Amino acid sequence: MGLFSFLKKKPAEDATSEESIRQTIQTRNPDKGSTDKAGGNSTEVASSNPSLSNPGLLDGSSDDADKLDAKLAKTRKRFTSGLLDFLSGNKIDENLLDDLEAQLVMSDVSVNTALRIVESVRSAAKNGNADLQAILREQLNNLLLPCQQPLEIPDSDSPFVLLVVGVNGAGKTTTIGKIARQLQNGGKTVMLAAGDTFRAAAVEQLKTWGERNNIAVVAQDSGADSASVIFDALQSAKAKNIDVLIADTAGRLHTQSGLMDELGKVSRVIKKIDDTAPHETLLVLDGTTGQNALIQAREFGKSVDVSGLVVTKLDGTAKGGVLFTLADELNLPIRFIGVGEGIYDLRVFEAPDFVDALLGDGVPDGSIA
Ligand SMILES: Nc1nc2c(ncn2[C@@H]2O[C@H](COP(=O)(O)OP(=O)(O)OP(=O)(O)O)[C@@H](O)[C@H]2O)c(=O)[nH]1
Ligand SMILES: [Mg+2]
Repeated sequence: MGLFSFLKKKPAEDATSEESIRQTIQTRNPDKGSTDKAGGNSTEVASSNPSLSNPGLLDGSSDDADKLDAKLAKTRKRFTSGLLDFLSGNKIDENLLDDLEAQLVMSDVSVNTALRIVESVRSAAKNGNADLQAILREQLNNLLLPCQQPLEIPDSDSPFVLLVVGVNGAGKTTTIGKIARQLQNGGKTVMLAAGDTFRAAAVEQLKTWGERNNIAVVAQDSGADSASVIFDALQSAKAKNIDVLIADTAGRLHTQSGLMDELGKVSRVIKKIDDTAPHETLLVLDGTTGQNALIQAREFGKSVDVSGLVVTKLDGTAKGGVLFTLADELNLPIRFIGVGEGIYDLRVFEAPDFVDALLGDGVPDGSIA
């Protein structure tokens, strides 16, 4: 069972083993019995349900842990009402395939990707299968499956270094909070590096959250050198035998060459301590930006060695079809999807679950479960 397996479903859905029950109890009562080699000196957590004075790093409640299809309701509606309705019972011919292409594009799939999907549907149909919905489901799965590569964090003596990058407001810090808590609940020790030294509020955001959740945060004043904060954090994490160091960074646009160079510097500097670090560079993409996410991924990829993607905010958008384009156009694992602001609203990306959440049970009534 992978480290993040329990992120795939809400704990209650997964509570079939002793281990998952323990996780359920721990995640419902996050302050009780959590392993915390790192946070020994951290402020005692006052409440498991902190006020919302800390936007961007909300703590989760069990209410957050809804089913994926409900979380993806807006994109699902676009797919079910737009696609499945007209596919049901229709004879497969060129007009229908043209309509399919148009509907995919309206669901925020790029033209190139839509053409490829239509092509694969056409050739599958030639092989005698007349159930267009089933063919489509299979082809969408085939497209996403190569990107289904969950983040593995091997046991090792050195901290696993996770560098988190992306444009302003993409959801980096929130995603870090979610990953950190889930790792901690899974028994890993975690330290955070407040590498976003650009905004004073960013350092405070991470520090406050770390204190509340008993996770150590290494920070300096705003304006400090990001690479030096992350370097210090890695030294400290190594000395304290921390399992995972997660480094936050300031949001930046690819056009800000100084800031993009800074990311290169971060990587170079931490290699002085561990030449295999960063072990994962996660690019966080805001799913509500649709096709713009593809442009961001391409541009960041020119400056940083991106090893995995997180697509956030899929709960608030009908543009979730962009995942098919990201999968088709980039050769990158999609590690997680963000489907809300709560702690359980980060899911390990699983292609069949995602496709099922969008296409539902195939009943062509356009309804949302
Ligand atoms: N609905 C929803 N909101 C999200 C999700 N992920 C992040 N957010 C919200 O998006 C906003 C920005 O999130 P941050 O984590 O601060 O983004 P950031 O990339 O760290 O931003 P900068 O540090 O300014 O670059 C916050 O209000 C988050 O609560 C998600 O999956 N769903
Ligand atoms: Mg941030």
